[in-house]
Amino acid sequence: FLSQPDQLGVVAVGFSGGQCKPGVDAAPSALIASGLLTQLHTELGYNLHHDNTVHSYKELMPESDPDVRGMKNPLAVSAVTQKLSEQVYTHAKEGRCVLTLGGDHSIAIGTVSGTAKAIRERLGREMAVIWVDAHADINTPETSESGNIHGMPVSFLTGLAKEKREDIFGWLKDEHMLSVKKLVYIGLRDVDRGEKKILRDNGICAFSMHDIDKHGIGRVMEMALGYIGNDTPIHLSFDVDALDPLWAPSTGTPVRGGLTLREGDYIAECVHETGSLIAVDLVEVNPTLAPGINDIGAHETVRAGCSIVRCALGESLL
Ligand code: Z70
Ligand code: MN
Ligand code: MN
Ligand code: MN
Repeated sequence: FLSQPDQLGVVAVGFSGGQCKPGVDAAPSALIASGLLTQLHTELGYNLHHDNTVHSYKELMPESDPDVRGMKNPLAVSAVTQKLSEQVYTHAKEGRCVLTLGGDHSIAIGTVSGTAKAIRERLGREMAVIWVDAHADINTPETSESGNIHGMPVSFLTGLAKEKREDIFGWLKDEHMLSVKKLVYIGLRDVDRGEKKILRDNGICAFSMHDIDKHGIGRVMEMALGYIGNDTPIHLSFDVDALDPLWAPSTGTPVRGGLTLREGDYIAECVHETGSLIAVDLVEVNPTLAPGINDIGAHETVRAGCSIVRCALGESLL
């Protein structure tokens, strides 16, 4: 086994500093209040390792946090992800699968670096990441038009972006890194010009919505998992905005033409089926951005997020 199959580390990250809209920090509480963790324990049989805390990392927030190379909140995002990296590492080092509830997608700098380091130490292996998202999140500070770090995590994790300052991601060392050859995207449909060039120049494996329309999600998952190869540990980083806004409207950057909820669940089920899943992130649920009456949008989005997580952790096994 790549991990102890019934042991689940849980980290709840109430952090929104990787982008400009407040409210994504409220997602972990909303997901937990809707019963997600209880279900994982009582219905899926996981032994949960959780500190029963939604971390806001207030103690890590700098007094002032001016832009650096155009990045917004660089000190805060760096400090939070450095701490999160250690939290995730601690679970993964014990052989637990790690569930991280975000938060915006900048937190993947912490989660992926933490599992990458633990898997290297435990198994002497390089893991793969399946990044399910409408966006590629692979801008460098220089290619980013927004300065929002949630659009940059993949570039820091792969070393395409580097910063010497220890307090601005300089803490990321070789052992934290992800190879661009071990990265697969699914669901892309809103990729910046500079990002397209980065994807092309580095030969990165990406399945856009166009590819899903063309081949169907079944064939796309065969190709994605075939690319990764058998027995490679897999970290699934799932941005809820990969889903169509019909199913997940309460997110900072909804983009039409996305995955159906069933396609999202199917992706998660296929990753579960490999037996190689070592971590799941669920990010960018923003329950305060609630189109429709009576917060119906927020309710639906939380429900969709819970469904994705349960599928990744094996709920659909017959
Ligand atoms: C854009 C940027 C992004 C999520 C927006 C958008 C990135 N490429 N990611 N919403 N979840 O700002 O870099
Ligand atoms: Mn926690
Ligand atoms: Mn994202
Ligand atoms: Mn996104």
